[in-house]
Amino acid sequence: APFLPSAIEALRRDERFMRAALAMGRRGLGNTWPNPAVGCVIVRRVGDADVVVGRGWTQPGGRPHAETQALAEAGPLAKGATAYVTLEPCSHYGRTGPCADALARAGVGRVVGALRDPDPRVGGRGFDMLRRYGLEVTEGVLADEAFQAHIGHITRVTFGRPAVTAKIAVSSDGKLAGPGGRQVKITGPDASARVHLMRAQSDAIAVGIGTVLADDPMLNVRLPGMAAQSPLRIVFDSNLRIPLTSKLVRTARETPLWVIARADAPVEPEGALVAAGVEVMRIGCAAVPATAAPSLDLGEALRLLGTRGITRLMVEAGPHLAAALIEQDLIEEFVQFSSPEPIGEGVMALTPELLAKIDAQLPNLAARMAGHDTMIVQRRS
Ligand code: AOF
Ligand code: ZN
Repeated sequence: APFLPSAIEALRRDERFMRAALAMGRRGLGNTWPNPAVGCVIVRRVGDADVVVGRGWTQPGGRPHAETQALAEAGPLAKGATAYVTLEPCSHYGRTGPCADALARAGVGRVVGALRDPDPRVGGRGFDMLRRYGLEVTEGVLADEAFQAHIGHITRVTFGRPAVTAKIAVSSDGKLAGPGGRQVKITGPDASARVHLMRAQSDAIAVGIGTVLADDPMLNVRLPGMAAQSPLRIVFDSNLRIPLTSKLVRTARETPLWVIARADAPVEPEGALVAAGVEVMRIGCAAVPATAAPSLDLGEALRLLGTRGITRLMVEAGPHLAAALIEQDLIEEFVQFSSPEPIGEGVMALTPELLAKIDAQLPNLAARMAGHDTMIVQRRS
């Protein structure tokens, strides 16, 4: 093996275990909201080997926290060990005491954290508390990866709205649908599996009313063994046009359905929707965009979802919703599945002007294959 100065070796070791903590945290994505999905591993030096003695991740609903879980698994072996956490341990009193206290009480000697928690209840106080208790603290290990992992939490506590992942599927000739908006199968099974995984890792999944009327989607997770991971469904429906016979409304008792309408939408449909188990929410009207139909103020709709605790919102956008989100710069992640087959006559996905806006807003681009289809992911830089 090549000679490595010990400082670099130590950094590599920290990154290796932080990567393991990030993998633990991913298990909670989509089901810890309003809390972030944090991961934690506790590592002990035994002879000249590093041994993982505890692993934890934020539990469904947001509690217990990752550290509590990992400490419980480590038991007395936590004494003198190093804890790797993907987000700063909390310093506030929730249903239990602060994680910073729990780590110190268990005798952990060193804490490696990826990222400060921007939650105003924490905001650096967790790391400070640990230092005051005499623990060694290292911050910023794999901070970029942790930022991505916690983008939902960060966006919500910073801007009051969830982080939005917008997904579209386009044919090789740039079409989203067949003539008259008729649904055509664009991408293959590998891309579908990816989409279902993205759904499972989201807190909620949203579509516009146009998509409901055209496709009657179910928006659930259809991966083997993952049906229970189906996130709640949201429809942006300014005028309350969603049919009572739609699959979304008919399954509202099994998987929650929120419909967001304008304050001045007709009142008549609301009673039957509520009776079917749908939650109807009303918000103000859009002031700026001069589109043909009166639309929702999407910024306000997203802030409403933020107050309801949604941190990661996946939008399966049709052309109108995608355009409106892009125009208002409300997307953190834009995912395009692009098939090698043309559709021919059909509905164009996005104008070149909108695609240029996406490139400007989300310049950080990565591409990979999903079967025969290409998956292009764009993020902010
Ligand atoms: C941690 N470990 O696993 C998570 C943390 O409502 P509470 O009391 O559960 O606190 C939620 C806040 O705690 C949340 O906003 C975020 O700042 C932090 N989440 N902290 O130490 C965890 N999920
Ligand atoms: Zn905590």
